[in-house]
Amino acid sequence: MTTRLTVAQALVRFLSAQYTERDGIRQRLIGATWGIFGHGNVAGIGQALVEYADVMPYLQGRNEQAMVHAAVGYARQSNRLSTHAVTTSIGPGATNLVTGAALATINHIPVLLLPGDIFATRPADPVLQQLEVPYAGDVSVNDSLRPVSRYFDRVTRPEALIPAALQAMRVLTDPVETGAVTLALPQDVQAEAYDWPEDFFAERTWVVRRPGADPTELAEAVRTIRQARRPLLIAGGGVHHSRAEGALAEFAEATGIPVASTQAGKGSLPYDHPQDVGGIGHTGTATADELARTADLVIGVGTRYTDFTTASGTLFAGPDVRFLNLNIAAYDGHKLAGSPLIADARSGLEELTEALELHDHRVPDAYRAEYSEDKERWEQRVDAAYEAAEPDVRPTQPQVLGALDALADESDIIINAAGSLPGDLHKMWRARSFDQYHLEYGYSCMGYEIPAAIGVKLAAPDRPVWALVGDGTYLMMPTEIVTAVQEGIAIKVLLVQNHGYASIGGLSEETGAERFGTAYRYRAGDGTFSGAPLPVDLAANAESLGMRVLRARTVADLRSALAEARASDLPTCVYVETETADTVSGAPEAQAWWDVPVAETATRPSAVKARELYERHVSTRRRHL
Ligand SMILES: Cc1ncc(C[n+]2csc(CCOP(=O)(O)OP(=O)(O)O)c2C)c(N)n1
Ligand SMILES: [Mg+2]
Repeated sequence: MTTRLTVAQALVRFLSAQYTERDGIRQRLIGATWGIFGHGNVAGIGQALVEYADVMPYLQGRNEQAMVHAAVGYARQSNRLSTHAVTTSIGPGATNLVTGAALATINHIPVLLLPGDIFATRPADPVLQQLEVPYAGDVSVNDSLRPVSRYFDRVTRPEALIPAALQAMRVLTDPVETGAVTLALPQDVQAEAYDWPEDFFAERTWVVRRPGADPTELAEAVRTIRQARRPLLIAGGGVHHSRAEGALAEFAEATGIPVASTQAGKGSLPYDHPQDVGGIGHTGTATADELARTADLVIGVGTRYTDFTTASGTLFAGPDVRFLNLNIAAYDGHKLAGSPLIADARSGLEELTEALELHDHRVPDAYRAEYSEDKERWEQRVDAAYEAAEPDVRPTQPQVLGALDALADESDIIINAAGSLPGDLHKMWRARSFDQYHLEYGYSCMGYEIPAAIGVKLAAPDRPVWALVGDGTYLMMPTEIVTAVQEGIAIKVLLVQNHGYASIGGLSEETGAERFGTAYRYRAGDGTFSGAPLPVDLAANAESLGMRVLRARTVADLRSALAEARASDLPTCVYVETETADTVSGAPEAQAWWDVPVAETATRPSAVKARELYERHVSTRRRHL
């Protein structure tokens, strides 16, 4: 039995029949397809989406990169068990995917990218928007998606769709491999008909596996943990991907081991769990960073150990510190010369807990008492930063977070990616539920927040979903506000105006670059951007795109605006200008270093001084072997 369809029609039909299954729950793998049409997909995938509108929902985006961000938000909120496809025209539509693809791949989040491509049959070279490469006839701009995709294929003949589509599904649903998957679709091939075997369209279920630990590695891990006097567990994004929060709590409670978290892992334990010691590393809490400095064993669970986590190799200072890495990816499991425990986070934690309970293994009481007291002290610092003495003044950024904290319950989801907010949030945010804290810090991509909020809200329609954005970030990608308005997706945008890049301004100052190019101000007489703030009204801008906007001038205004936005079923923006524009944010200072190389030679005193400090920090770097 065969069915005659175009390649695009066959692909859309195939995608609508793919399912994932984990822990007995089965759901659609590709829940919807985002698309912006032009030549290269309008008559191929576009036509197929009309033909199969009943089985494949279509979502209209404004910017290709933003459509990927929305798909990533949706997939992350769906535990990576469901995602979206994104179709684009050829040329600029396709290359606009590159940043989104890198973001998805770095964060291990599945998204399916379907860029149109130049003619496979080459009837007339070059087609509009084709890059001509004199040294190679088989290269197109879509090849720029290869290094940022976990699977890339170009379907140059109809029948090649069958293996390509199956490989694409394998990678999307593989918990180790997953990330951006690209099927480049030459525009002539998309429209070509073929007699497809009917079985290609049969429902197919992809099991998202939970591999258990190797017995030898497990035995070694148990021995290692039993020898440790000051163990610290670092929860990374893998804890969430594996939905291992419950298993982590059981492990922590059985052993007394404190749990710190990376940006991706925050919320693995709720903030008020006695063993949650908060964020770790450059943006970590004093509690977690002190434990890291004195730990004799670091148990990394589902973490990539980025430089923010390790304070660029300076954080783990214990003379005999060892690492035990529970990770589903061997690549990450072997980092820092640690003992690998290669397994799904949940399976691995359950196996560890069971084995340690047999030995009735617990950390010393004095160790527990020490970190409990430190945790309490840090909470008081957060209270102090959150609290506004006067309700009639302009808030600082931590006071903005304090106002949101006072309002949020476990149902709220907060999304952020770049600027000074990630650091403030990692240090201070009190995550009440495992999926409340949605930070994209693998790529820390300005502009992730608003489209991602749309994707998250599509996956969690009944929850208050907040995109927290700085003014720089807002200007990078406000486009999808229009999409939220069109679809009535009631996201909330909390827009923090401080007239430029507070974060990079601070970094620039610390590294001898004197805030060069980081303020949004008029050019002054000396040629620098140190004049008056620009007469830019971002609140009016959001309003002009169709959002309801609430302007908050004071702390009191802010409290009521946030409450009103939270209750609203319209897309709503709360706009607030913060105090101390591009100077201190008022949050607790960094508790650990981050390596940003400073000029080795310079004439200006600020850079010379910064270099001296830099060299002192560099000298504390460890290579763990
Ligand atoms: C797409 C992108 N470009 C550049 C950067 C580098 N960068 C990180 S934070 C930042 C400034 C963010 O400004 P804003 O959103 O206003 O936040 P603030 O620093 O003022 O809190 C820049 C330019 C980035 N992370 N992403
Ligand atoms: Mg700013």
